[in-house]
Amino acid sequence: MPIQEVKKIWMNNKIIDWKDAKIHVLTHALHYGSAVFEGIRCYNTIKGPAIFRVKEHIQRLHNSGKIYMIEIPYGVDELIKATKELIRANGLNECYIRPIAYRGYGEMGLNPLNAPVDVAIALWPWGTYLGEEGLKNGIRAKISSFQRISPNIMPPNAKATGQYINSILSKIEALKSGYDEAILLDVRGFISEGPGENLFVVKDGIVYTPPEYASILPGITRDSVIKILKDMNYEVKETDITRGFLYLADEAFFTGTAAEITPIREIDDREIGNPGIITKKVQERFFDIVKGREKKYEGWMDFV
Ligand code: PPE
Repeated sequence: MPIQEVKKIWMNNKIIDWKDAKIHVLTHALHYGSAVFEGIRCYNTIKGPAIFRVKEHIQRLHNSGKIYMIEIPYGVDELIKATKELIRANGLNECYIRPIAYRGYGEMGLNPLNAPVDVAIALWPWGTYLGEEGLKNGIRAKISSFQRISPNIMPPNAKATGQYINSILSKIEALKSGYDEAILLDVRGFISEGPGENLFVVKDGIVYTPPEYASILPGITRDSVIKILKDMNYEVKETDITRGFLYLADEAFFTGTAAEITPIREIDDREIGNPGIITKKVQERFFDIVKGREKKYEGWMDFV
């Protein structure tokens, strides 16, 4: 998706012009994927722009850094403050926010520990990930022949750039095969998640989603959707899901910051839902929350 340029980027504690946010070709992270990042959304609510669960996202950035021993020289609150300043500097009401902490320039080779850690925050307007049409009517997914990274290959609960080369393989395969998105299985053969989304399935009124040990990234949208569903009195089961169970599902949907809540209308050419009723309900509730129309969840919105 082409990037929509804005005015400013935050880089190592300075707000600079978009065109000046450059790195050297021998940046460690470019060669070895030694960076951790986040994806966050700011929504234009009825009370002005607010960032959805920003604290949880920045905390996860720090957690990813801890896993890879990338010491981030800015605390959670500092990065939240910087993000808000940057949104204001760009005069935006709604945007996608991409903080990244990366091993910078100065060392080559696989020992990353002496390479500097640089931090940047970029943001830009980013519409829905899998298309407006997909958000409304659902997308077509394909089970990938590529397996999701497993705990002793790379920690799936970290959001490190290098891990996404696995997601990219599955994405290319799905697109080249004529589908919109991939679904990856974990090392045991159970359903894990999409290349950049968590997965939910509905069967006989009960909602199922793979557990953390199914090699998922523990999504913040996933966590929110579980809470929303429980508040709506639906039963949610975090349990192993098989491929056959998916084919017979009544409904399925992806969740993620970029994807928001995207219905899945077909998996491996088996029709499921159209989009289903629970999918629609939770999607509606989610957009009410992020637009600031649900007082009960206001704690999830951090005003800019
Ligand atoms: N799984 C993966 C692998 C993943 O990358 C994401 C976010 C999720 C689940 C959902 O997590 P959360 O956003 O906390 O609900 N994927 C980000 C990157 C997308 C991209 O293409 O870049 C995102 O949605 O921002």
